Amino acid sequence: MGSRSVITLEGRGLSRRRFIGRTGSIIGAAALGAFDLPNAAALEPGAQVTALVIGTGYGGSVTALRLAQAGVDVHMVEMGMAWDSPGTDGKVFANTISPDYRSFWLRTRTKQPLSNFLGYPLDKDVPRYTGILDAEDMGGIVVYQGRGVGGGSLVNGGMAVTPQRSRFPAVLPSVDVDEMYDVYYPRANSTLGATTIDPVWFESAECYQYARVGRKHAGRSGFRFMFVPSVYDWDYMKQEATGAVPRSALAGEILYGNNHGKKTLPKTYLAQARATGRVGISPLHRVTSVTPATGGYSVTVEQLDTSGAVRATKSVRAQRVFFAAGSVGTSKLLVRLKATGALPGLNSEVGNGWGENGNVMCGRANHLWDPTGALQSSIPTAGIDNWTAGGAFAEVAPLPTGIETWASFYLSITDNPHRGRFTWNASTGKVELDWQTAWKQPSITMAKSIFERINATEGTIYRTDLFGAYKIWGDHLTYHPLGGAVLNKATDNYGRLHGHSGLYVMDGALIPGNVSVNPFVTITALAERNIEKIIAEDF
Ligand code: FAE
Repeated sequence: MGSRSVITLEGRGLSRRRFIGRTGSIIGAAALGAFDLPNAAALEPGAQVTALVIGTGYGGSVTALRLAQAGVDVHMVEMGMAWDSPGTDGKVFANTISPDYRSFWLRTRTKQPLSNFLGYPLDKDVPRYTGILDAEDMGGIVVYQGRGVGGGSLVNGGMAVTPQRSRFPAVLPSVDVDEMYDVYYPRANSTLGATTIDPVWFESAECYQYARVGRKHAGRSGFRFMFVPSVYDWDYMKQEATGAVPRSALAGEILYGNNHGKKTLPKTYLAQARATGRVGISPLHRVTSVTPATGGYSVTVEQLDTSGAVRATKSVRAQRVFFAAGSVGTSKLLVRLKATGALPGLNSEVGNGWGENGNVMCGRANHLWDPTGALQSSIPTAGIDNWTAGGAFAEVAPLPTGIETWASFYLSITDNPHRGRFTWNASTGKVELDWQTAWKQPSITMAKSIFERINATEGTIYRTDLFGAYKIWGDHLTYHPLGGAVLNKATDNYGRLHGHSGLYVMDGALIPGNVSVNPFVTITALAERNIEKIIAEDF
């Protein structure tokens, strides 16, 4: 436990002794040592690893499971926490409505995507801690990412969307469409546990009134409204609604983790990977360097405590290294390792082709006769598709405030053509993202193709109180970073990095900036495709 967090927690009225007493399990499991799975050796300095996977999100979890099933020993290194022990309130994860020390990655003040409500700023001070949601300020854009064993699956909305088949060639031009839709998307969806809401229950569920209002307004303006699959356990949610089980989606849990019904990676891919007995995971360990060495690569790993301080630096050997640190994490590592000479063979495509999946948010103010409900499930279940005509797919999103707001809220994914680039700044020793705030304008125009028409039909207006004072568009952020080590450019057509054999990219960094829908199913399916080829040919 870092002294800084103790001081800030004490500042909030919790003594060091009481804090340690209540959170001993977190500290024991995560802050002091490597957490390892049954039958797997701990990551000790000097360890020899057959396959080292950097990151435990979608790409990393697919990689670990399939390698282990093929008989390969795997070690996964994850900079975030294990999230397997209760915090000070007896729950593992904090609620969205009341963020606390668990909510943000090494921040002393929250940076909530919806920063304001009814004119009041929502952000507040929190103790600095290795919390679950990183709001990484990359210059022109804030990139939200999950931190912990399970990566983005811990914090995301669980919307498991497969892009329309006709759009896939524009997403990943070098990938066989039939193979993806006949084999890898079905494999990904079934292993993730993606299912669609019971349409009969949807019609009567109090917690989806906001989505039914969304459907009515979309339909009256002539837009295609569609249910989208989710990885939430619908049976559990039905029981939440009757009060038979503790509430999670119906208690507004999402951004800082779900305590119950969401099938996150630790419950799906990673649970299966654990069961093989061949996969070890070291949480609160961050990879900082990978460089060629006899028999493979020398990997430098920093062990963190929950204040973010480095407690130990370990050097290990790995025959093969799989970069699955997420689009930003993988891109930043590769750009730095190339620029500093650790991996000099990487090609000049490394760092290119980054996009934000055209994310832009907005709210609409409905009439008093169109309430959206005080009880809203935090799990979105539907979208409005205007991609072909207007370049936008809008997720009908919840505003789970616990009170009636008469607001409809949307996260749009748009066909924004702009792409950023990661570059090395030798004077600061940091990787920077070249992204300009003005590049969001095409996304706003595309989102307007839906909402201007709905507002005109309904006689409604935009909310101007959600992202600041009199600000309509949430255009400062993304939940969906993609690209930076693009398939068939920085890597071959299966994720093998050019220039160094035995190095692979397995995550969202492979996808050149946009998938036309929410991305994690595509990241998972692509990783399934690539690892199958890699196992067949390289092991
Ligand atoms: P990711 O899941 O980000 O995993 C990367 C992991 O690597 C993380 O756990 C990092 O902590 C770890 N890491 C990074 N650097 C290092 C390092 N140097 N050493 C060790 N570990 C490291 O990557 N997508 C959907 O499809 N549907 C949704 O409903 C949805 N909602 C979202 C809501 C929110 C609030 C957010 C933030 C994202 C949402 N997403 C959604 C996006 C989705 O979670 C994201 O595309 C995937 O998680 C990306 O998967 P990757 O495997 O690329």
